[in-house]
Amino acid sequence: MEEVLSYEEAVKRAGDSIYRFPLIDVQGVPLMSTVADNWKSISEFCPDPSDLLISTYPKVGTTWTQEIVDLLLHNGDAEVCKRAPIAVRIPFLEKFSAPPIPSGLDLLRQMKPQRVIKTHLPIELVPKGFWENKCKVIYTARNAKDNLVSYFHFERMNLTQPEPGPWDGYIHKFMKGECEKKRLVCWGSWYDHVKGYWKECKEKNILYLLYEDMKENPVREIKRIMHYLDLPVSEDIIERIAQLTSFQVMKDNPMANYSFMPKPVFDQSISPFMRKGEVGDWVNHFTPAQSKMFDEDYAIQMKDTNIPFRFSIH
Ligand code: PPS
Repeated sequence: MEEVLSYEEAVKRAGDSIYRFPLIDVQGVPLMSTVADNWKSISEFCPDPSDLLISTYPKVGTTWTQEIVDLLLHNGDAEVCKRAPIAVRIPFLEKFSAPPIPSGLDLLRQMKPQRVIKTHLPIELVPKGFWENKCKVIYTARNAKDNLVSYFHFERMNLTQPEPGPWDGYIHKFMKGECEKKRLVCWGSWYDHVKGYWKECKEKNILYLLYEDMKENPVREIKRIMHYLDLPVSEDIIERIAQLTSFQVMKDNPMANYSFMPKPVFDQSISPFMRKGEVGDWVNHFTPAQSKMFDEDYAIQMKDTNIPFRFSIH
């Protein structure tokens, strides 16, 4: 029988094979070298029609959406949803790190459908089996400035992704998104990512959620997910799920706050995974000049879409 290792033990055994993996171009999208090296098996993954995909650009509230979905599928049973770390309950499709840390595909192979699967892949790189099998897909997006701030802090503490470098340079890197010399950001352009899913969401029956809407009215958004998944969950359990997935409760939940990920991977003394969980924290980072420059570029990059992003909710 295969030995089941804790993250702690797996990371210890992986030792020096954990480092800030360089990014490699996969069909125009910069992905970690471990993902690029295993691209064939990732892209050939074939889901069951009952499998559900949670797709996001990094740092938009993926973990929040995952926890809500897991609770909805288990009728709000908090104990069942503490059966394993979120990264095990809902495997990360393209996650390849250093063996023996299990890859997303390793974890998925050990599970039976109906599985819930996380991905950060842009829509054009999602394995075609998801569309052929008409799997349900939930996409969560977040306003660009808060997304950028959250990603900046995450790349400081995630010791498997390239260093973000200084703040001012990071803004430019995020705005570019693509492979151009070394100014690139893992999973590519935020602009292309959010627009790609938005364009296809009616045709492909994708539920498109916004972080700001979830913050404004979590119960309303949890109900939207419930209806999309055709789940009969009572009003009081929806209220309970909203409570269990509040920022503070998730921050204190060791199965959701990534404290299970050892320090050589996520160094939470640099920046916690559950950092602030707010809308509008970008005002504490962007100078007025940076904000103006970003907005001007944003207007150009987003002129061909009408996604109702909000940069504040009050
Ligand atoms: S990842 O690594 O891409 O999966 O990260 P992701 O989960 O997408 O994003 C992390 C950010 O989401 C915030 N977060 C929450 N906000 C509000 N409520 C809840 N429950 C919640 N859970 C996670 C988390 O704090 C990160 O945002 P920042 O702005 O950095 O705090």
